[in-house]
Amino acid sequence: MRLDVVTIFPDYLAPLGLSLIGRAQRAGLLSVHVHDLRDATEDRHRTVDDTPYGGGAGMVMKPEPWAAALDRLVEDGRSAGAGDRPLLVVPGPGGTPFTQSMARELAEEPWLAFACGRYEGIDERVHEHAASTLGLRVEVVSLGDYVLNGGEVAVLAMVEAVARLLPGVVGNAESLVEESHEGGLLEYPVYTKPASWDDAGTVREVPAVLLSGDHAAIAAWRHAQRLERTARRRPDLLAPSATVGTLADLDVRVATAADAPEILVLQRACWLPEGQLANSWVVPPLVETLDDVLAALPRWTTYAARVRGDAAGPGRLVGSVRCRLRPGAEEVWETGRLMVAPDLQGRGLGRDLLALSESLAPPSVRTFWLNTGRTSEGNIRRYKRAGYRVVQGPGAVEGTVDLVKPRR
Ligand code: JF8
Repeated sequence: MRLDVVTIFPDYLAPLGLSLIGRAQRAGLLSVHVHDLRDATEDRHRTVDDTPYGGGAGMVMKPEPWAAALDRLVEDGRSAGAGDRPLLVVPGPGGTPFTQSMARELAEEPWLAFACGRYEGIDERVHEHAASTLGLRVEVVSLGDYVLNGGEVAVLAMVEAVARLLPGVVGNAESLVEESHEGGLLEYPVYTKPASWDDAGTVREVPAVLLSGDHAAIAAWRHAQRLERTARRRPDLLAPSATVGTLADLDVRVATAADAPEILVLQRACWLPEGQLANSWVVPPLVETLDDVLAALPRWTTYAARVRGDAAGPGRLVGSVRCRLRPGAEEVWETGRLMVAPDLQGRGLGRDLLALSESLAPPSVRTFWLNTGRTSEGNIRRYKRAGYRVVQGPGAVEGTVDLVKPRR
């Protein structure tokens, strides 16, 4: 990937020569070219700013140096074989918010250019020049809702977020998948030696569960910590309900242990007809105990859909679904325990919960996978309508079939 940055403070971008990004440059995975906007001026004072038309505070960046700098940048990049034209990112407080998903999209581009403004910003006609004269795609992007003095710090952050997604930049591909997904929850707290630390008289201990060697207990503790932190610091991440249609009428959140009893009741209600169809009472969702449901929570991201509550408390649990990357196969996204209360079936809630699950799959996923009773023709028909096909042969559980759908 080629990166070009235009700025009046080239030294501000010096950190891009350090650490992982510096190493990636030396390894040839990335080439960063920083340009001084003043080199594209023609006057003795190398002027880049002037007073704003219409009045107002501060200064505005003049169009001519920007056009000259961008023209030269495109020309030079082309000659160097970077591609036809870069995607131009213009940091600005009024831009589209920069997110991990935008970082993933930018990481697919062979060539990015960044235009760092200062003062009150860049003359708007520079955007027109870039888009119309040079034919660039131009994206105004904001690092976040606070005010910086210029685009340089935003570029440092964006380049770091993008570069670490390039193949070979971060040593371990798993660390990328783990962070970027795990159900959209914040990370659990981490500890290292010493297990008992004498902090100038105050002894601070590592939580005992982490020293226990009990992997299930550790996973459950970490999951509970993630839920607790997310609820406290980022409650917005726990409610993805806006993403899909009729589910928007419900309160959809990541399930916690407090939801487990109702999930158990709902799954028994929902899988009873499956047991009847299969003439079998060993269907796992029917025979599971509350402990089984609790033990599954850390292994999946489970969503609980409730009727919206009021001051008296949360509404009734009417739907649930769980999903995860298949352990050891990060290209497969598993959906399970898709259920809707019997009185609300036939309204598209199941379809929406399935769409919710699919929407949470990280980019590594190529195949959506789920599983249902071999004799559950209604389910199989609904999954086929959602784009799944039945896999020949027996399913993952006795008496079931697997269904798959390629990610598009
Ligand atoms: C700027 C040029 C920004 N999140 C953000 N806050 N402020 C900025 C920003 C970016 C460019 C300029 N002032 C003059 C502020 C971003 N991205």
